Amino acid sequence: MSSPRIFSTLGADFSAYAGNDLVIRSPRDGEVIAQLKAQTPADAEAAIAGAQQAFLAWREVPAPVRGELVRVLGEVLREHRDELGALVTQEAGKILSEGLGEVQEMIDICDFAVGLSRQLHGLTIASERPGHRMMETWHPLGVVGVITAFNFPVAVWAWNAALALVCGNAVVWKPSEKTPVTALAVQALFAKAVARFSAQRPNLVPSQLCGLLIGGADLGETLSRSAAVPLVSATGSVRMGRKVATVVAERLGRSLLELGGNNAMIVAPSADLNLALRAITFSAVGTAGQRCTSLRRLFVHSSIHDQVVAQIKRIYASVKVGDPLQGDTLVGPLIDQAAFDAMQAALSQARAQGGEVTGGERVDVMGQQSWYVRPAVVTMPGQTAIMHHETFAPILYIVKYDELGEAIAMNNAVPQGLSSAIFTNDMREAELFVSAVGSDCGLANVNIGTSGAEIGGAFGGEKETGGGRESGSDAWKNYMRRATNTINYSKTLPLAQGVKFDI
Ligand code: UN1
Repeated sequence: MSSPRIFSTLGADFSAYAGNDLVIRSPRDGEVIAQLKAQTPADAEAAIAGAQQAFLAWREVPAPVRGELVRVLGEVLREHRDELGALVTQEAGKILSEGLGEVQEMIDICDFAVGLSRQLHGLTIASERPGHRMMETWHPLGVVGVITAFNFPVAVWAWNAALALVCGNAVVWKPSEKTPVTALAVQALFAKAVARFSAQRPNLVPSQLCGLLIGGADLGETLSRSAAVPLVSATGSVRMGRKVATVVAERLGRSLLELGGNNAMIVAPSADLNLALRAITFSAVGTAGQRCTSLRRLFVHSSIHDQVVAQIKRIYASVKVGDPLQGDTLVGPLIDQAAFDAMQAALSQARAQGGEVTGGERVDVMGQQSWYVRPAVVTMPGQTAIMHHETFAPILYIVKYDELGEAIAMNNAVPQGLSSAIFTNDMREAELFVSAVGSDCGLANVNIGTSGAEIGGAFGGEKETGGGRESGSDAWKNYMRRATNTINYSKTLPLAQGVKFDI
């Protein structure tokens, strides 16, 4: 294709993608920003085979040296943070501070992974046999397939790739077909990091260490089917995740899934409402409600319900819906018309189920080819059927509660289990919420919203969210294989379980 309009693509190489299978429009104004050829399953097979070769060499590079490559990647990302952030805004429509914030997440996970590259350690375990030692060692796994969604077009690759690379793996990335330009830009930045690293340490980075597949679901399917891909890490819809998990399970591979969220917050009578309102607003309208951690359900104690609803409506009427490139905009566009249609369908179902809708209408910001909306607040008579669905749009359902147990039960009653929060100054309520009988989600927060998780923690959730954990804590273990080694340094061969045996 010819060079995309408006923005810097950070030296991305489009020469291999001349064609028009994918027509990429900026959600900002609907203008076509790129037309690209889609790769084929045969291309995917070739990328996997190349990555497999790369893996065989990369696994022998000492982990702290692998960490050095990721350190340099973090350095390159720091240098290009503004341009890459702006590109994310152009292609995914997130407001500029969120585009930059996403690149910051990439930098943060690189830093985390560099530290980790000297800490990929196992245990020494007491053996029941005299003169024996047991230990656990962690080894590189192989080619890691990474499937990502449009809403975090670059950070999710980094969460996976930074860890996978220090763990000694190769990566093949299938980004969303809605955001291939940012993926190509990231690929170019990775190539820059490799060049800088290789100037100091020649011949260590194999050429196909990080592959990229531009195109449709058939490429994700090839990744999922390939026995040469021991781990597929997939972020996106439950429908996509179910397919990936089924195909990967059939060949007894591993999948790491980060799927839908339908996140709730409880606002208790003792809540600091100033904090709660800020948290509600950002969690519910940030990224135009298109984060998997977006706040979708709000349970407010009956004693403060009317007051909280009135304040939210006041705030919602004044948040700036506008051009995501403008500094004072809080709510940018939806990704496309399908997202707008899904939002309107959910709102009419909510009305049919007794909801009172405020907002939710289309706002004309940059013409008819882009889809901006005023975020919607919907007071509901109870947690009806529509509230069990994740609609990827800024819709906040609000339900009243009287007893905390009732609110926790509603929090847990949906099929998804990603993020959750309580606002309370009552320590018993806070502790109950994060206890074994509290929220059933992978993320359970106190006095902070549902979105904006830091990279240091393990990120992911339960039930239909898929059970995977990415990013911080010990999520790195997903990207390695564990070996238990028993070493006999005695002159006898004692058998375990008291078995007697002579030859
Ligand atoms: C996602 O929406 O897919 O917690 C990930 C957050 C971000 C990640 C969201 N750190 O909102």
